[in-house]
Amino acid sequence: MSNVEELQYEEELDLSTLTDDELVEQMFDDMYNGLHDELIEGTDILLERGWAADKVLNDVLVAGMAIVGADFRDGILFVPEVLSAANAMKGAMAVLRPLLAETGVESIGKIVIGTVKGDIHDIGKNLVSMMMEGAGFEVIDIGINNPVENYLEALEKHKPDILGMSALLTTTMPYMKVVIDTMKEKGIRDDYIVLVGGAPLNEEFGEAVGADGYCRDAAIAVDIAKSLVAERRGMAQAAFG
Ligand code: B1M
Repeated sequence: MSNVEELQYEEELDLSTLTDDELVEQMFDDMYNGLHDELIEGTDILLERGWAADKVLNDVLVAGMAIVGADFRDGILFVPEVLSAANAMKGAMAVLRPLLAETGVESIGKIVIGTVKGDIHDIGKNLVSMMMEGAGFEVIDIGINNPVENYLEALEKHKPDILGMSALLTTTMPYMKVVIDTMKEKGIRDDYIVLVGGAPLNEEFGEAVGADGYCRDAAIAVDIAKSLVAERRGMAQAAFG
């Protein structure tokens, strides 16, 4: 299909007439092509059809981004196209956000989270933030490209239970150790639970940089955060009666 034909096809296509499977395939294409409004429309339709927000997130948006990621890796897609896809994904995530983040839940803990210096990837971090909020955590998101000073300032200001760091590049992930080592030098490392995540990381790396936990995905981040906060509070209660 030529670009013009493809555009006409997109204009004429009524997403609501598609079956679920067809719609999901179409949404993969829409994300791939950076069609922000169409991806939001598809998200709305699936929700109206009774899909749970986390199913739309995982089976459509995260799966769609994996397709984009594979073609980016293989040199089929380039930065501008991936940016458009990311922008479309963010639009659809904004629709899901209120559904994933229950309101009125009493905070079960506080997390400061940010992407490390030199790294501007934020979709995964945003997803973790949304899932954490949904689970009842208060989330302070300090954004992307954070030097150690930003983390320290946010810790001092917000006094969270958890510091979360995200990195998507093999060149930026070592910066997590810089942050943790600086916390050690300042004598504040043990005041916080430190969780790390991002596609190139693994369990071994998390241990090597001195984090308390490596989180493979957002759901695991929530589980680890809950259990480590509970453990820490239990220990504090035992110590102080
Ligand atoms: Co970039 N990029 N990118 N990119 N990009 C990757 C990461 C890459 C793997 C693509 C590839 O080659 N296959 C590759 C890194 C290779 C490497 O380091 N070995 C890469 C590259 C090379 C680059 C540039 C250098 C390209 C260039 O300029 N030549 C450049 C770097 C810019 C910079 O940061 N300085 C760059 C730029 C970009 C865009 C701006 C175009 C865009 C980012 C847009 C944005 O985020 N706003 C982008 C994207 C979208 C990607 C891919 C395609 C998708 C990342 C993503 O959003 N995944 C990515 C390929 C890939 O990962 N397959 C790629 C979806 C997201 C839901 O998953 O982020 O893994 P993820 O998050 C998960 C878990 O990892 C975990 O939970 C999340 C949810 O389940 N998690 C945490 C993440 N953070 C956590 C923090 C926690 C806990 C869990 O704290 C507690």
